[in-house]
Amino acid sequence: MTFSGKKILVCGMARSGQAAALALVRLGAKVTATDLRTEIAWDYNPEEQGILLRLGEKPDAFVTEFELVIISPGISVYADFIKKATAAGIEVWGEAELAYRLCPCDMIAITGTNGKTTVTTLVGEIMRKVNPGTVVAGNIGVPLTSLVEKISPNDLVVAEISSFQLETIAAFRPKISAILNITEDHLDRHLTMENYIAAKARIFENVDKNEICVLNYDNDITKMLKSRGRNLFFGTNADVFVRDGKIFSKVHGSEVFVMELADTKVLPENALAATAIAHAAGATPEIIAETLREFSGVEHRLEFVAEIDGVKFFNDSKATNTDAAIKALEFFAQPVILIAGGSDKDADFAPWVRMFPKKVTRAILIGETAGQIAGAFEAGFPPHEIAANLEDAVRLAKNSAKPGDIVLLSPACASFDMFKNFEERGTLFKEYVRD
Ligand code: UMA
Repeated sequence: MTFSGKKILVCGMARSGQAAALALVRLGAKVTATDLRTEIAWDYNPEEQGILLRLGEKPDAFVTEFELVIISPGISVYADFIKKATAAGIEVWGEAELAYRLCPCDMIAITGTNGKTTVTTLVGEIMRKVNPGTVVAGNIGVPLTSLVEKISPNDLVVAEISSFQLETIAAFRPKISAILNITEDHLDRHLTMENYIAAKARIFENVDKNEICVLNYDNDITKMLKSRGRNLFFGTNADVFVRDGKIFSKVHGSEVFVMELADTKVLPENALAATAIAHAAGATPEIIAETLREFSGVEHRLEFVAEIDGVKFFNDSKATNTDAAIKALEFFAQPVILIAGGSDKDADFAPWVRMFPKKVTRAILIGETAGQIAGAFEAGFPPHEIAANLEDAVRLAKNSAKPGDIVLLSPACASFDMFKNFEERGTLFKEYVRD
């Protein structure tokens, strides 16, 4: 498709929308940028770039003036203006679809409820040793469209892709796709689990036998999924698996030893996923093992912050759902003082709270869901209190901690009730701890 001269509406002027608008205007499109907000922190001067602005109004009244609509992942596909555009025969793509159309090289796309950022980062680091032109982007925080001008056909894009981005794909067809796991999340946006699973499974909807799809055999939902491409599984009795504490891969037919599981700090599920994806993409077991050994983790994911008076503080702000928060509690052998709570996503807290008697000595709750989480506790256990804000929570945790204790921020909730995003929540947590 040629974009030159096309009238295109780009919706949502945060990171994705700004990158998409700039990429399109540079291709000669007539771009109008819109956002419900009027105060936009621009990365560039839109007028200088020739971008027209329609800020502070819903696009319902003018969406049908355009030939193509590009939406940011944060915009729900149930918005009225999208229905209006679709009814008028206007194509609506997400920013990831636009990036795919503009991307000149192969793409590895990684989705899943949890572990996306870690596995995407890891695969990026492994593949950079195989192909120095490897770039990492997507839901991880760097819009895919911000890269398209900088990459050439021999490069490789490793993309973290969310269910929000997958809802609005059309021709998106990564060379290798992966669904790491699917557990309950984002029901406020997708409404039902069926919709959420269907959105995730769209990652491989356009593939055929020339493409590979990597799936988790130990997750009840992804175990049942199948693409039209070559399906590779990781997990128990799968193509990439653990036996006697060692990772093996059968991705290329015969079984090869990759590494001792104990030699990496990465959670086993993520280590197996990264091995399966990277081995399928052409990395050798030696390069995979070397990278897994070196990898020190990702910011806001079970990130060690500091040890103060014998108390270790960990930042797991990216645990925005109960499944991620369960994995964080499982990670620690010893009980923790847990800081949790945040904005409401209609989550079922019961499976997470059931772990508390064994894993949590004290819970300090914050945000919109604090009362709801407290209400889910079995009567009387564990001791818990509601903090006024995150700073107060850190202070309460520090006051009750003894040498040897772990203080863990692992909210099981999104951050939008009190913070701009999970990154801001994690960064502030680290500041309060260090203060
Ligand atoms: N807006 C409207 N109309 C609406 C809704 C929003 O105009 O109906 C406007 C808002 O005023 C705002 C903009 O749209 O200006 C927000 O866009 P956005 O939320 O898509 O923000 P971006 O900065 O572009 O961030 C997006 C992803 N955000 C979401 O999916 C919500 C980022 O993922 C991603 O890193 C970034 O693109 C780059 O690719 C964040 C996220 O929370 C980290 N993702 C979820 C997750 O990981 O669980 C899916």
